[in-house]
Amino acid sequence: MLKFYYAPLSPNARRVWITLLEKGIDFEPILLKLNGDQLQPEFLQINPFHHIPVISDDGFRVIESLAILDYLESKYPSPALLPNDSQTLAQVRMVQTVTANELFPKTISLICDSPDSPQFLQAVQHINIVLQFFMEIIGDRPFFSGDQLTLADIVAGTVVPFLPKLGVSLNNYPQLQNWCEQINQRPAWQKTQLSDADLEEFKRRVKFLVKLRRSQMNPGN
Ligand SMILES: N[C@@H](CCC(=O)N[C@@H](CS)C(=O)NCC(=O)O)C(=O)O
Repeated sequence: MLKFYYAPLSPNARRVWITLLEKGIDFEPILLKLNGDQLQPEFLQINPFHHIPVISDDGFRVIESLAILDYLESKYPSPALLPNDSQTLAQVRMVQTVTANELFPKTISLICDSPDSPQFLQAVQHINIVLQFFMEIIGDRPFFSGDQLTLADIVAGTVVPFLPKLGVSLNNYPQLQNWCEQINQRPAWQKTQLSDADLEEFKRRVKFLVKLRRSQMNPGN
């Protein structure tokens, strides 16, 4: 059976978890505590970069959440979570990579920097550019690709719904607000949902890790 290495608070793992549930794939969950399990020699053999998520399917190991999603789509094509049409496929890829490269890194500033700091304000500004871009793609449609849920909804849908709780309002983006309400009601989102207490724990861990990284980069400060 497919093994899924994960931690429930990890947004990157949640992308994969939701995809497994949406596709109805049987899997064995393997829970890692990210305060050291990922650095154990047995796990480093599975992922030398000590990150979750990882899957192992009949012994075939895949790391990196977006690569895992592609593998799952190709190996378990039904229900399809990628469109065939080249333009729609490009839009799905744009939403996925803009979430990973432009949106997700800025949420770290929302968690770690003071709301009146230049870093926080710059992060909010950047996130609003992302949200505007997403609005142009989703238009009036229920999902990013139209009527069907795709990997775009899964990847963006594990970050955008949290923005109001991190200080970025979605009030200027009514289509995205509707979309958040719809996807949050899906069983796969409900089953993997973070409670408010989980979110506070996630923020605490992110702050700790960022403080550690910043002190390693500037040892004198
Ligand atoms: N690019 C990777 C990032 C994975 C990642 O950063 N995972 C975090 C949890 S969200 C992790 O495992 N952190 C533990 C560590 O870095 O030691 C992906 O998309 O899978």
